[in-house]
Parts: sequence; C-alpha cells; structure tokens
Amino acid sequence: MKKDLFLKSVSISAMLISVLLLHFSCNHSDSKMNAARKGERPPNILLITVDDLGWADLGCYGADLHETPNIDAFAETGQTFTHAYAAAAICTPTRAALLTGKSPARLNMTIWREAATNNQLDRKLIPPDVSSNLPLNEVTIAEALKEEGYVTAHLGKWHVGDGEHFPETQGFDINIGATVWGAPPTFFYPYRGEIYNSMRFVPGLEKDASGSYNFDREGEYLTDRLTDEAISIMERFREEPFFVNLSYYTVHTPIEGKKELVEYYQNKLAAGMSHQNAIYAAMVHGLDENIGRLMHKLDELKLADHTIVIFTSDNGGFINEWDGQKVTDNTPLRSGKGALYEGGIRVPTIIRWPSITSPNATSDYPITTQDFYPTLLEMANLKGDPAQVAAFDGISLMPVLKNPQADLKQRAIYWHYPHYYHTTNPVSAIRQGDWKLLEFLEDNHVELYNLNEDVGEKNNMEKTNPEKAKELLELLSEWRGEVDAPMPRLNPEYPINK
Ligand SMILES: [Ca+2]
Repeated sequence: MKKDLFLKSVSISAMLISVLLLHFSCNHSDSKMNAARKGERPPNILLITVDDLGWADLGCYGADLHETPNIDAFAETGQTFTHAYAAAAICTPTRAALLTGKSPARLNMTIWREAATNNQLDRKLIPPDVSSNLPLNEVTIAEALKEEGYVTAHLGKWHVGDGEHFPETQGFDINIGATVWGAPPTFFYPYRGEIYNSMRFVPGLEKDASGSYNFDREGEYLTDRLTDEAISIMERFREEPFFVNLSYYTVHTPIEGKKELVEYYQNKLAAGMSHQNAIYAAMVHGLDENIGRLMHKLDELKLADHTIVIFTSDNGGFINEWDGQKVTDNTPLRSGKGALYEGGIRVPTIIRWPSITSPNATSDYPITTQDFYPTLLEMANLKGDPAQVAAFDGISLMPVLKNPQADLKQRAIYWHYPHYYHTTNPVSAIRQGDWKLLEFLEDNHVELYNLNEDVGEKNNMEKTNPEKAKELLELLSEWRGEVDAPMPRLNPEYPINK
C-alpha cells in the first residue's frame, strides 16, 4: 500500500532525524562540558557568607539604624530573596550544609562544633552526641569545582572541623584564617587573645602576601583584611576560573567596630529605632564597605559579568546581649539565632549572575543553604560526584534565577535542632507553601503558623486548622526518619535536685 509505505518512510525519516538530533544534542552537550574545561571559561564564583547577619540587618531588608549603601547597590544589580533560609539557626550545621548540599540532620551535625559532644545534662532532655567534624568522604562543592580545574580558596570562618578536617582536606587549594573556633578573640590585629574562657588566634594573618611578617598592622580590622586577601586572590587568578569561599567572621561576637564608625552610629541612634546597638551597626557598616570593595574590584578586573556572586548568612540575628547590650533585633520576625522561629533562620540572600539574573529582581520562593551546591553545579555546567548528588537535600535554583516568578512546585524545607540555646528548647520544623509547623521535643507540642498572614508567628493555628497541623507533622516525622535525625532522650535525673 502506497499510503502505508509513505507513512512508514515518513516515520523512518522522523526516526532518523530524531536520532541525528539526539546525536547532535549529545555532542553539543559534550562539547559544552568540554568547553567548561578547555575553551570557554566556566564562571568564577564568589560565595560570601556573613556570620549571624539577621534578616532585618541590611538597608535593603528594612534596617533603620544600619546603613548599607554598597550591599543595597549590589542587590539592585541582582536577585534578592525575601524568603531565604539558613539550613540551621546556628553556625556549624549551616556551614556543613553549604559545603555538602545535605541537610544538617542527615550529616549528624546539628550544633556548633564545640558543643557537639553532650554537655547539657541538667535539662529535661539529654541532647544527642553529634559529629563535630565534617566527614572527609563528603565530596564538597570545593572538591567538585577543583576536580574541574577551579582554583579554590577558603577565607575566614570554617567551624566544621579540627585540624584534620580543615579546608585543605575538603578541596581548598588555599586556606586563609580558618580555625576550629566559631569566633575570633578580637577583630583587631594581631587577632589574638582570650574569649569564652579560651585563648584563641587566627593563624596566618601575621604575614603579608609576600610571606613575611608584618608587625606594623596595628589597628587593622579583620573584615578589611579578609577582603584584602580575597582581592589579592581574585587578582592573581583572574585568568583562571576561581571559587572564592569568603566566610567573614563578622558580624558574630565579639561585637567590635571601628572607632569612627561606632561614634557615627552613637550620634545617629534615636529612640524608636528597632536597632539600638551602635557598635553592631558599625560592624554591619564595616561589612558593607568591604562588599563595596569586592564589587568594585570585580568591575575593575572586568570579571563582574563572568562571576557568580552569592551573598548570604549562616543563621538569623543574635538577639542576646554582648557587653551588657542587646546585639540586634529581627523585627518583624520572631526571636533570633538558635530558634526555629523565622528570626533564627530567615536570612538576607542576594544572588547575581549577570547572564542569568535580572537587575532589581526579587523572589519570594523559599530557598535554603543546601540549594547553593546544586545551583552552582548547574551554573558551572558540571555533573558533580554521582553519590553526592544523589544524596542532595537541596535543589538547583536556576529556574527561579531565570524567572523569579517561576511557578515552582511547593516543596517542604525542614530543620532539626535537638539541643538547647538561649532562645529555644529542642525543636524540629517544616515549612511548606505559606505554612510552617514547629514541634517542640520536650513535650511534643506543636505550633502552626501561616507565614503569609502572620510573618511574626504570633497566631498559633494548631487548634483552628488541625488538618494542616496533622499533615505537616506527619511529613516532619517521616523526614526525620528518612534522614535518621539524631534525637534527644529523656533525662532520668530530671528534675535535678540542686
Ligand atoms: Ca553564625
């Protein structure tokens, strides 16, 4: 039959065309992969993590006392996330999630490293012993990028391991200023002294780039110095793809700012402002000046169009006192560092990659720390280590970077903190869509909030919407099982007779 023959030949041709197309697209994608290593340079990455920077601490996020003109200007050139979360409400777990793409509970790293082995025996629950070192068999983002020819540099706070788990063991060619501790003793040169009853220091910063000692740096400020070092690396490796993991110690304790900035904010302070700490304001300002210097340098080196910049924080603002003064305030969010209320986990996050993001873009899509690794892999057109990728808890943010209003599936984001802090008892939480549920592990009571209507988490809807509470509690419980989340146990000695 002619007609059948015709159809058959059409379908064979179609098949041939598809095979050819498939072949072309495979070759095309292969050549793109190869280009990442040979011809076309893969994008540079500047990943800036600020320590303890609160959601409301920046001008572009509504701060009243603090002035951050450089970060505000940077935000105007990229995409600002209004619902960005840290993987945890404290330092170490978030940093581990950033390096691995996995949730802290899956990594068994749920508290800062100094407290990972149980030291809380006087409360109703005994927290689990968890890991204080990021396991060496994790294939970190630095290892994935180094494998593909990136120069990888870590600068500043590390806090995910001892000397045998330092940046050099996790894929970083260069390590400047990492320590086992979560805070420097002081922000002023030579960065040595006592804090939290221990003698601390920040190694390596006594020397200049030339390798010689320089004792004429009196008055030098750590935030400025880390930026100097980052700039020197970007200048030196401007012809190569680089990954600069710039992890500022600021704005964590000790609360110390440069004298002239502290005076400026003391004069600016006014009743009714939500932020009332002039020294902290000076620290935020010092950070801002340095973000300005980095952006200026990227422009000067003509690298801005070719560099992905991610700016984020590792947990919410610290609302407790330092030197008798409250450090910051996360209003309108509830609570702060340590808590799984929004003030403890929602953080400023800005991403700029000029070929993908649009200037002045804003997204309210909820994202979290463990999304950066999968996102960077896709940006750099890399596949990554198959086992690592298969265990990712994060997702690539590329669709939402290309289109901030992208109608993405509502996924759930989970947190787990089976320990105590000034702001919290052991707690787990889930956010899905506008809904957020917290389960407090001492008595298993739950709180349910609709963040769209109630960003301050004041109106617990557990009783008025028990179906939603049940649904989220089931998801949370299933997730804890899936990641084998470390759980606290009842303290048989409680209450303690003192
Ligand atoms: Ca922190």
